[in-house]
Order: sequence, then structure tokens, then C-alpha cells
Amino acid sequence: MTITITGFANSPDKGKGLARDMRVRWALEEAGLDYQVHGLSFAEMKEPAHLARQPFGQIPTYTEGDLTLFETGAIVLHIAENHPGLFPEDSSARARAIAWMFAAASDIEPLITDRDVAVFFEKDKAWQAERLATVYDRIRRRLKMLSDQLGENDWLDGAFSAGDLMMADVLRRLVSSGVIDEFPALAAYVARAEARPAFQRAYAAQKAAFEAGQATG
Ligand code: GTB
Repeated sequence: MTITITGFANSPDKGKGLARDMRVRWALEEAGLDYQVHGLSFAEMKEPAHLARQPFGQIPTYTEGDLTLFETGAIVLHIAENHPGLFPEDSSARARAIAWMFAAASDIEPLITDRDVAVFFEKDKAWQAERLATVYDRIRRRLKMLSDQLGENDWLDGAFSAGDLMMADVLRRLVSSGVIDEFPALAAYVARAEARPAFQRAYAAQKAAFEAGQATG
């Protein structure tokens, strides 16, 4: 059955793979699945056809036959549950991998989103510097605990899993800030994740899609 995901027709990150379709592309590549991507403009994202797929008018979404999903955590979970490559066989290890997926989405990503909001949307506020200091302080405290948990291991809990895919993709959003480099184990973790052939294929595909969009205007 054909899998179709949605993404930005013209990603504001200019092909850096920072939007959340990246983790879905990456999961599909890890699972060895073919997929097509339907690029949407910001206006199309808020039209009824897309709101029927995603209640908040966001990307990405995932459609396979009569199933349409939104929320990247749910999409990656669906892929991991139905195809080999992203979850361990052992049921307890699988449950722990799911815990790491939730941790990425609920314990780490909101802090990083707060930083993006402060950097990009609160530039003109007199209190931006103070706000950013608080945001970075929270990020550093959480990253220190995550780094301690990872220790010298390659992945968070044994073999690479959907938990690592979600966590590494969330952390990628911080790379340009430099804050990840304060935690060498996490910087190496992200680099290790990005070196995976499946990540590389997904990254190249989204970059090519961005460049094709630029070429056709
Ligand atoms: N919780 C949802 C999920 O995980 O699926 C969040 C989805 C989401 O935030 N989607 C964003 C979106 O559609 C795109 S990824 N935003 C448009 C809107 O809300 O109207 C966030 C994003 C956007 C751009 C960059 N960038 O340019 O670097 C990075 C990340």
C-alpha cells in the first residue's frame, strides 16, 4: 500500500532537515519502506483538506490506505510497531524504547521549542534576554541528566531504536545553538545518529525536494 506523508512545499529551514517530517522520513528509511511526499504551502496547511488530516493544520501527516495519522510520535510508533528495524524483539525493551520516544516528545522537545520561540518570535521583547537565560538554564539541566543517562553508551537502551530516532531528531534542533557541544556525549550521539545510512537517505531526499521546489519557483 502506498505511504504518503505531508511536508513543507518550501521548508523555511532551506533543506536542513529541521522540520518534523524529517523524523518520519528517517523512520520510513530505517524500516526500508517506500513513500511519497506531498508538499504543502502554509496556506494549504490551513485548508479543510489538510485540517481533515491534521487538526492543527501542521505537517507532517502519514497516510496509508484508509489510515491517516498526525503527531510524529504516533507516526513513528506506528511504523516501528508494524515493520522490523526500529523496535527490539523483547517486550520489556520495546516498552522502554516507547518510554524514550515519549521522553523525547514531552521532556526534551518542549524546552527546545521554548528556545525557538524566544529566539525567533520574541526578538523585539525587552525581556527576551532574561527569558532566554531561563530557557537555556532549563535546557542545560535537562541535557546534563540525559547525558548522564546515556553515559558512554552508543544508544539510550541497548540497540538503536525508535526512542533514539525521536531523541536524536529532537536534539538536532539545538545543534546550531552550540549548546549541545557543552555535552560531548550528546553531540557524539547526534553525530552517530546522523551517520546512519537511513538518516542520510532521508536527509538527501528532503534536501533534493527543497532544491527542486526552488528550481521550479
Ligand atoms: N506535535 C506535532 C508533531 O510532532 O507532529 C508538531 C508538528 C509541528 O510543529 N509542525 C510544524 C508546523 O506544521 C512543522 S515542524 N508548523 C506550522 C504551523 O504550526 O502552522 C516545526 C519546524 C518548522 C520549521 C523549522 N525550521 O524552519 O527550521 C523547524 C521546525
